[in-house]
Amino acid sequence: MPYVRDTLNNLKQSSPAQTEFYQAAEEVLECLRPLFQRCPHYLEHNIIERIVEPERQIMFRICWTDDNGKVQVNKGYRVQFNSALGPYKGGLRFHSSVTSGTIKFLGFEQIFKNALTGLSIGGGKGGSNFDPKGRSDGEVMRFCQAYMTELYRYIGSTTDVPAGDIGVGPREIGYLYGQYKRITGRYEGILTGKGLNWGGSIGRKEATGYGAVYFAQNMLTARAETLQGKTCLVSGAGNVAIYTIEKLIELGAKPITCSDSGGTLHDPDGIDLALLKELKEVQRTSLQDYLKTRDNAHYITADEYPADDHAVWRINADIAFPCATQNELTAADADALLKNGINCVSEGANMPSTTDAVNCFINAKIAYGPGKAANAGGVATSQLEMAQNSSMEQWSLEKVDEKLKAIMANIHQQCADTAAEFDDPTNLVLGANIAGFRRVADTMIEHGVV
Ligand code: NDP
Ligand code: 2IT
Repeated sequence: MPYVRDTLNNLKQSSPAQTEFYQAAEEVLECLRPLFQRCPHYLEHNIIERIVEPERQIMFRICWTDDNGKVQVNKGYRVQFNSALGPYKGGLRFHSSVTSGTIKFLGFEQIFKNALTGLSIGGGKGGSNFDPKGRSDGEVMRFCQAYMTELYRYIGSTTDVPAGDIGVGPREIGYLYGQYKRITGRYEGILTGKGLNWGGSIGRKEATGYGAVYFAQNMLTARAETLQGKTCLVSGAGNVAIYTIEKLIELGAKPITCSDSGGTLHDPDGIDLALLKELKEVQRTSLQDYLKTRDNAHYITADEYPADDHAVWRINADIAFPCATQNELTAADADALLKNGINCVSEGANMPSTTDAVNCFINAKIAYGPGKAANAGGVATSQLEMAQNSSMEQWSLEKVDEKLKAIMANIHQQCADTAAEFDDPTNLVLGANIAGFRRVADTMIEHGVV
């Protein structure tokens, strides 16, 4: 079947220099081969060419004034990738590395992730090359206001509902929401991850990290193992990493690392969660400051390791949770993890493992939960926020958490069942991609050529 090579070649020609997007597309297309052998009608409907092309891509200029009175210019994006299953849904990323290719890869992954949740949400993503790091609250506010002044005309509670991602947390969502309300005069659920005083869902902040741990629990239960007493490596030190660590501690596991762009923090006594939250959620400072109060911990700076090796994956442990960013775990890292006896990897981040690293995990047949399955708890809880907004209700933490657990268990079951259906029972990458694709593709066929 030449469609994988042909489709990728076409993408490279029509959308140049989008390497992360090609990587995401290639993984999905490779996994679909056995499905198309059994069900060639997907090819007859040309779903492949239709699904790799966003329905709409919006790019805009954002001008704002910094604290020195200098005018700054950034690029803004919103990719409305696929609306077969519902309104476009996916986060906004503010980071200096963001390009149109980054947003496209994230939007593409989001289509299949959202399908796996079983909820009615399509795939989208947005962001900017603006970096909130080192900016004052006033600068972040003015940037967010300028960003929303462009974005507001493209979003809506039944059309496109953005949320947070890297560099976009409660502060940014607040400023974005305030500006939307000022421009439109409407108080409605056009963003998720909102504050609890003004329409946010209890449990949304925690949901991605908690969900990644629930997914690991599901994978371990299927292998007659548990999290109890397991030593865990976590990368990242943002929203997803912090609440992964919180749930691990609650369930009796011992997270001993986290990381930021400067390096890796290793605390053999177990990460001090209150200190981590204080440093990252309140002070917004480097992990290095953790050492001031914890004697046994050490911080390994990123430049102590060659480019493709990451210190966080070289520490002995039982389970790994990559929760920082894409391609943060290479084949060399995967080898090191496997040699150290890691038998479970649950991805809180989007596409954190390179293609070669993914293949190492699949070949080793360890319990490996790819991001589009393992981190779907965040977007699923965003949909629960939308449901609460549209019914003007606020649910309890118990109710949200119970639904989150059920959704994660269901995603795991779908991935495992689909992997078994295609004769590769431990391959949850195959299971996630086929199960997610099938739901979207079947719907696209039912909707006709639109
Ligand atoms: P945050 O901005 O809260 O935290 C990101 C963390 O990753 C920070 O510790 C940051 O370090 C580190 N990081 C980011 N970029 C790089 C980089 N290029 N190199 C090294 N470290 C980096 O983001 P989130 O926790 O929300 O997101 C983390 C991952 O989880 C992303 O892949 C995101 O797409 C994914 N995700 C997030 C969801 C959510 O609900 N927020 C839902 C599903 C997936 P530093 O502060 O030093 O930059
Ligand atoms: O990657 C993701 O799933 C997110 N950043 C969360 C998206 C959302 O709409 O909650």
